[in-house]
Amino acid sequence: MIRISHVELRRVRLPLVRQFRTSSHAKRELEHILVAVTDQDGVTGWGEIASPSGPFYSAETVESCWAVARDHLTPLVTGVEWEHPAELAAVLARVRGNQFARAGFDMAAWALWSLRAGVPLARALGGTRERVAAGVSLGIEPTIDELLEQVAVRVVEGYQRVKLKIAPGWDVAPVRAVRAAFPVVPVHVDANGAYPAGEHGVFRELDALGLVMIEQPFAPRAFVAHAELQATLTTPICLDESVEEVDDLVTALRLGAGRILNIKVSRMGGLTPAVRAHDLAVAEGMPVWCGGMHEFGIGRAANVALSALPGFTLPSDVSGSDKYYARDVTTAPVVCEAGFVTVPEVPGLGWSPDPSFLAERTVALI
Ligand code: OSB
Ligand code: MG
Repeated sequence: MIRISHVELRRVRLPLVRQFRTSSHAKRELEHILVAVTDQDGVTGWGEIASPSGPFYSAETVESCWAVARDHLTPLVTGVEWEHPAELAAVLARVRGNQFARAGFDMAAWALWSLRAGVPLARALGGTRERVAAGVSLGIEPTIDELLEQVAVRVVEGYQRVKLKIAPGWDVAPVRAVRAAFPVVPVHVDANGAYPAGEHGVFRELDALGLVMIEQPFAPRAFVAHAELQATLTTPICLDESVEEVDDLVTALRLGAGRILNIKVSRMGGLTPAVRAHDLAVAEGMPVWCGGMHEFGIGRAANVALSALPGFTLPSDVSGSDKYYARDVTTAPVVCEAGFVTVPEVPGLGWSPDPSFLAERTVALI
């Protein structure tokens, strides 16, 4: 039996090594909330709330996560007795929405449980891989030449797939240029829902470019519009923002709203629902990969563990820490070598927070 007796919430800021622009926003610095849950025996598990600062990817913000974590999730989990993280996830699921905030707690519960059980997190989740294939996500750049330079850097580093952010006015031309310069590199695009439902022209042109997938062309709730577009395309559509709950995946599968799924631990409310989405997708023959939210080392460790599950047959957005941060919050960075991240074989997350660096970067602590 495990009982969480103390929860610590810590807002931590890190500068990005390079500005990241999507169809909806640009950022140079991130503030994530680290969640440390300590049980009755003094064992601590770490999780990360990786919400963007503004409500442009999902409805959540750092401020909303901070308030929900402090006022609702901390009281909900404190003192509850549980044997397995799925039991605590059921308690967390009493909160509607607020997936990013819940994900931090669910992740911390898995980290604590796997540490106590003496098993690596990846194995606790059902992961079978020894290393996971890494792709890279590139933001919108000021010019096509700068984008080509970024692609070249990441291809040389060994990343197995390149994802390009697109938006109206930055779509067919940059993607065509990348395909021409790197004809054998697997490329996919991500619109973050920037196109109006019913826009088919741009996607018909992109369909001719041999992309691995087209991620989230339309708004999150536009399941029907995605299904109608998918019916006209050879390229698989991949849903990201649309799938916040396992039931959203049920809807997508029933409607044919996509053929690939991006599973994000944060977007789905934690590792427990992420594994459920994986299991359903596998049962339905839908390939999955793990998306990222520029996680610090703690959330990144969870992404690596999740990507070790057998259904993650496409490269995940689990780049090395150095793609994002000059220095990560963990004592050792996450390293991507020749396109793979090695799955740790030690109990728990496999990476530990660096206390002195954390102290330096902490802007609020409760
Ligand atoms: O849509 O996948 C996305 C980053 C912030 C918000 C949304 C997205 C992203 C990424 C980054 O693509 C992926 C990564 O962590 O490398
Ligand atoms: Mg996306």
